[in-house]
Amino acid sequence: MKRVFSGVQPTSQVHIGNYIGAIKRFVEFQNDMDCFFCIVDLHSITLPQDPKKLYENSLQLAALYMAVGLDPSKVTLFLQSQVPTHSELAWLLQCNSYTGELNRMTQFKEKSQGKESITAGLYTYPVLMAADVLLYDTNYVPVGNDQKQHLELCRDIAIRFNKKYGETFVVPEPLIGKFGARIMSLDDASKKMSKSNEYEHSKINLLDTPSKIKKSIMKSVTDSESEIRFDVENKPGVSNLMVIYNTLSGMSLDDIESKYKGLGYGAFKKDLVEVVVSALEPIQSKYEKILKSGEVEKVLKEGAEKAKEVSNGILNKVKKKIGFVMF
Ligand code: AQP
Repeated sequence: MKRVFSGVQPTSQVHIGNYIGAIKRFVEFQNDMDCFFCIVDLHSITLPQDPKKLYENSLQLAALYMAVGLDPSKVTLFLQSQVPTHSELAWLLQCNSYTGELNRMTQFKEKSQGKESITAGLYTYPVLMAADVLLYDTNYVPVGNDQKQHLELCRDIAIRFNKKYGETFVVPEPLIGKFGARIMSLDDASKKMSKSNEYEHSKINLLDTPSKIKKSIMKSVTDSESEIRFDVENKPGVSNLMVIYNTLSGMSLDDIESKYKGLGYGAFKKDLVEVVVSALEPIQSKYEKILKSGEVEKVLKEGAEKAKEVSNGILNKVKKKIGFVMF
């Protein structure tokens, strides 16, 4: 069975960008592949986190993983901080990575922009991500477009290590969706929808109420025309809304264009509210049940045991290759 690994940071509420670009697609792999889906809490502390919020967001994300349809009897769900092999391999890989390649990471440049002090962790974040993926002999990594560069670095690190020490790591392939790999901010279609954007109407969170969803969509930026047309260059706001409509309803972009011909943005946005609310409603009701069931902690505990077992084997292989004395 081919293996799949991916993760989401419990930095804040999960938004529909995370859902469409990554989590929704995780579910498609669970029947045919050996899947490991992680709550990457070690990554989240590269920027300051409130401990109470981090704790709550971590459990909330695990419940959301299950609420979107991930079945713990088929996939391994776990918290990164519960599996020490991640930090250990990250160190070994840091000693096989170069500052020149880390300096080129655009996410580091964006996230450190305007900050007075930047943690060393934010800088070495992509190497920890490489460790996450390589620890499981991962074949495929479903991610949004913003992680493409990090995945390329992960592949470079694996190929370099294999050349230096002999075949050790499986070189993973990123799986980036054709549509929805970069859902844009609702208030500014030149920026990606992001958890860290504090403006509430820049995004739709998976647990938002219907009235909040309505407000955010009705306020979203479009343009001075009234035509519903997919044209990312000239109509980025409308095109972004069309991608959300398409990925959550299954209606093709051509059919959306035909359906709203001559109807204007008001009618289109009103229907988009319905599409988003009906896509999120079943997730929200499942989420409530899962949280109340007390199942989350048990699933994460079992997941961590399985992740430790698999990743230990690969970590030991790496340590032997490097030349560490092993007993
Ligand atoms: N806007 C997006 N459109 C499509 N996919 C997206 N992803 C993130 N934003 C979008 C994908 O979601 C997965 C989990 O992301 P993450 O938790 O690792 O955080 P991130 O990539 O740094 O994105 P966020 O949500 O914007 O968080 P902050 O603001 O904290 O940086 C990844 O597969 C990512 O590609």
